[in-house]
This record gives sequence, structure tokens and C-alpha cells, in this order.
Amino acid sequence: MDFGTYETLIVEQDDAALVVTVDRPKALNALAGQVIDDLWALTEALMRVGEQGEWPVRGVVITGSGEKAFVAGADIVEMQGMTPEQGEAYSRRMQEVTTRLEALPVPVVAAVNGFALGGGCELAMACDFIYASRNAKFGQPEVNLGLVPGFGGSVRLADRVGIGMARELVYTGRPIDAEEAHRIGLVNRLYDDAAGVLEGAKATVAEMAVKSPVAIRICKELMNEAAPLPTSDGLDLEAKAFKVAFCTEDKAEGVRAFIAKEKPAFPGR
Ligand code: DAK
Repeated sequence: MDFGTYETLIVEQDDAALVVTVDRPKALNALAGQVIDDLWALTEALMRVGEQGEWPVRGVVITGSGEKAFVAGADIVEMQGMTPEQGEAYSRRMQEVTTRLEALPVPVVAAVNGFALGGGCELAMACDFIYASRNAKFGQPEVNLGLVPGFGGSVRLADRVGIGMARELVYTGRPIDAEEAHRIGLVNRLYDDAAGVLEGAKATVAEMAVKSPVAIRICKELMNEAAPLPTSDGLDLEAKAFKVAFCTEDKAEGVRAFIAKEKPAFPGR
């Protein structure tokens, strides 16, 4: 399937995974307007694929070009000439990219291979979960520039690591290394190098690819919607989602295969 071509992104299908590489290594893959436009166009194309029902890939992996950076933040040089109105428009456009990643019907994994600062950390946090190489560094350094997080960091960092830790990281702008990011729950798994983290992310997509795609889609939707709710409301959503899953062909096949002691062949419906 053709996912389009982009000036600043390399988009390749690798078995079950769609690997998206932000490709501006000379500027540490910083989010210039062109990168945001490309991510916007790609996520729009992916949403359209999703609307057609059949998904040709079972997961998306987002990474950065080179060994040094995932994404070193918004492009500071480009930002210099922006009016406040352009700044707001820029923030909203990238926020739209992040909400689309959360809305995709397949899991999105961030394979962080170096600096993930500011907008880079925010892009990673819009993914379902984050894997990192041991040289990765995370942070929200906006206060160093007289700015505040603009692509969801003020909300999603607290969701990931708790409000106290998020406040400390945002108010100080202090970067943390991969070990600490792993310890506080921002990163799920650590790998020795960039190649390792990419392979690790693709292996997890392959692991998910033999499971029911419908069940994973429902789980993703449910966990996104239930997360900000009080427990009782979340449980209500869960019961409704359980009923939806109960009506699928995947559920019939999964249960049949278990009882027959066979591997399930999920139809994806
Ligand atoms: N933007 C543009 N260029 C960048 C960049 C960035 N964020 N980060 C690095 N580069 C460029 C450097 O300028 C340098 O270019 P040349 O001099 O070679 O032409 C090249 O990448 C290599 O960087 P360094 O020479 O600095 O490499 P080092 O290893 O010495 O240092 C570093 C790596 C990541 C520690 C350092 O580059 C650094 O501190 N970079 C900036 C990190 C940062 O503060 N990022 C921005 C976070 S704030 C908004 C919405 C959202 C946001 C803002 C506004 N609006 C609504 C307006 C979000 C803001 C952020 O993301």
C-alpha cells in the first residue's frame, strides 16, 4: 500500500509494521514546519486507510534518523520569526497530529534513539508506548526558551509519570536519561543502541500482529477514553466495550480455537 512520499519523513512498510522515520539529522530531526506538515499529511492518509476498514499494517513505529536524536524539539530557528498567532496555529497543527496518532486503530510505538526534547518528548508521548536506547534523553526544556510545552506535554507527561514528577520536569526544564525515564515509567523498555530499539519495537508489533486486531483496536479506544474518567465511569465504558467485543467474529474464532487447542486465525472483524 502507498502511504505517500514526504520531504522530511521516510515511510516504509516492514512486515507488519509501518516504520516512520523523521529525517532531518543535521538539525537533530527538529520539528520544522515542513516536518509538521508532513506528519499532518501522513496521519491524514493513515486515518483514511483506517476508514476503509482493512488495515495493511498492524502497528506504526516512529523513530528518528541517525544515532543522536529522535527529535530535538520544535525548530527553534524557525520559531524565531513567528508571530503569536502563527505560534498558536503551529501548536494546534502539531496537537492535531498527536491526537490522530492516539486515534489510529493500530498501536503506535515510539522507538526513541537519542534526544527526545520538548516537541520530541511530546511526539513520543502521543504514541501508545515508548521504547528507548540507553543514550536517549527526555525532557521538556521549554522554560529555557521562555516557552511552555505546546504539543501536549503539559497534559500527557502528567498522565505518564504523575503530576508531581511532571511539574518538576516542566518547571526545571531538566533533561533525564533513559535509565531514569525507564524508572519513572515514561519508557517501557531499554535497548543498547538505535538499531536495537527499532528491532525491539518491530518485534512487539509482530507479537501483536498474531492477536485479534479488533480486540486491540477496542482496547486502545477504551483505554484512551477511560483514562481521564473516574473509576466507575471507566468500568461502565469497559462493560460496554466488552459487549462490543463479544459480538465480533474474532471473539468467536478466539474462543473456538482455544477449545479446539488450535492457533486462532482471526478474521479481523
Ligand atoms: N531546533 C533547530 N535546530 C536544532 C535544534 C532545535 N530544536 N536542536 C538542535 N538543532 C541543531 C543545532 O542548531 C545544530 O545545528 P548546526 O549548528 O550544526 O547548524 C545541530 O542541530 C546539532 O546540534 P548541537 O550542535 O547543539 O548538538 P549538541 O550535541 O551539542 O547538543 C542538544 C544537542 C539536543 C542538547 C542541543 O542541540 C539542544 O539543546 N537543542 C535544543 C533542544 C531544545 O531546547 N529543543 C526545543 C524544546 S522546546 C510552540 C509550540 C511548541 C513548542 C514551542 C512553541 N508554539 C505554540 C510556538 C515546543 C517547543 C520545544 O520543543
